[in-house]
Amino acid sequence: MTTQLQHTCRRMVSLYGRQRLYGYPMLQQCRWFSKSTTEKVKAGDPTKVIDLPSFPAENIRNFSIIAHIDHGKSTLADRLLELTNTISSRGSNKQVLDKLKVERERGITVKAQTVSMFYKYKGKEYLLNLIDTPGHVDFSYEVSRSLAACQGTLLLVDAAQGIQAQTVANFYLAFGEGLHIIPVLNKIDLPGAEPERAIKQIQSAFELDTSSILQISAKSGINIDQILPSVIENMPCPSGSIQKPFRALLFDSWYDKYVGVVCMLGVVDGVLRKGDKVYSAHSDTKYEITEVGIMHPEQVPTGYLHAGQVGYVVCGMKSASEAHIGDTFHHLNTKVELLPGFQPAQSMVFAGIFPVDTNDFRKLDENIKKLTLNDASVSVHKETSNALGQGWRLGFLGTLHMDVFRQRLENEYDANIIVTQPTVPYRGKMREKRIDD
Ligand SMILES: Nc1nc2c(ncn2[C@@H]2O[C@H](COP(=O)(O)OP(=O)(O)OP(=O)(O)O)[C@@H](O)[C@H]2O)c(=O)[nH]1
Ligand SMILES: [Mg+2]
Repeated sequence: MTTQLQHTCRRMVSLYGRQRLYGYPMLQQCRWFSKSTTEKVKAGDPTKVIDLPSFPAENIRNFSIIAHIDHGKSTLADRLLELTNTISSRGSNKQVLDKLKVERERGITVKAQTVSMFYKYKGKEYLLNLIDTPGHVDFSYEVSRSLAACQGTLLLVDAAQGIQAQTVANFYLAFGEGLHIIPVLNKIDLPGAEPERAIKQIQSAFELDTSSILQISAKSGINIDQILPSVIENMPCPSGSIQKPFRALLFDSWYDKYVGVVCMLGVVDGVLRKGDKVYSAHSDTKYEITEVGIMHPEQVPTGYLHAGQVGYVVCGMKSASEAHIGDTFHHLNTKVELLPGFQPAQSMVFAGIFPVDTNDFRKLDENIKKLTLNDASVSVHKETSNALGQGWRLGFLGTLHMDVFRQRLENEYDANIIVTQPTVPYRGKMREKRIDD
């Protein structure tokens, strides 16, 4: 970034304050392109950047976007991020929440991503936490985990394709969680769009009220401005209490090479501040919160989170196995009712993974642990093969999931591995006790 732009940014911040300027496209550029500015924000008093205590529960909405694959979830997320000035609308944003290399190469979402947005509606400022979810069935565990941190969801239906398999499956996931579901018809700009047919399908399959269904085009931006008012008016706000002792649900985690394990928390009750000592119910370990903040869209420290808010924490977890998806965090010496957590994922396809060079076993072991931190649906067991040596038997939700995991190991951890043919476990019942040759 040029010195002149830096200077102008600094001047605007000093004139108007950081918080009010955060949505400015130019300051967005400062965040995108200047590492030093981000560091300065981090180094300064973080609560000055975004004033989270000023958002009571009634001004918060936590929602996700669910749909069948390719119905336009990530494209809709782009438009909402632009609308709320979370990212600059200059230039073309294409599925910005698909941050992984594998997602960009394949054009699909494999990882649910959380992002916090600020939006003014009828004179009030709202904090909206959005989770973009994958549509492919192999990543449905990501969807079910994400829904636990939401009170509502946008059920997106492609107006040309109508309802498809994962529309139904994801609808029932959201319905089972008791979320408020708003149906939205997307891609109405397509020549082959048949909105009337899709509306009839939504009505008959889900019995949702479609009298005022939103009809949008996430790609061209038609009617995008109707989405957030509908979210605010129709979806319930989080029900937790700021007065109660702090407790939060750990619903996602990843490994950062500089700070170690980063956990995403949905705060159910109470207040969490930087420096607080917290306790993990699952690992029976205490931690000190060294950083707390929100995804906006990258990590922005706020020093504070309270009931109903969703954000990340860094608490000096040493090993990847300490972050247990579905864990309850609470303050030391307080008794809270533990949150229900999640059902473990049911692996469908199994494959052996072995290092090409047997000396890489330890390194690969560490890398598999780090990657499973970001993908809790993979089951891991050690295995030894006469031909290939020491390795692992990994369980996946499907063959695409397996292939994506392999590619992530190679892309993100430079792994050099052999993957065996996938197999599906089955149980056979013999009619005869013995079969003779
Ligand atoms: N014509 C048209 N194309 C759209 C619209 N919304 C999304 N698309 C296109 O549909 C394709 C899939 O969009 P994505 O946003 O990646 O879909 P997704 O639901 O996030 O896909 P997964 O996350 O992989 O399930 C892309 O080529 C988009 O450009 C729309 O409103 N109109
Ligand atoms: Mg997507």
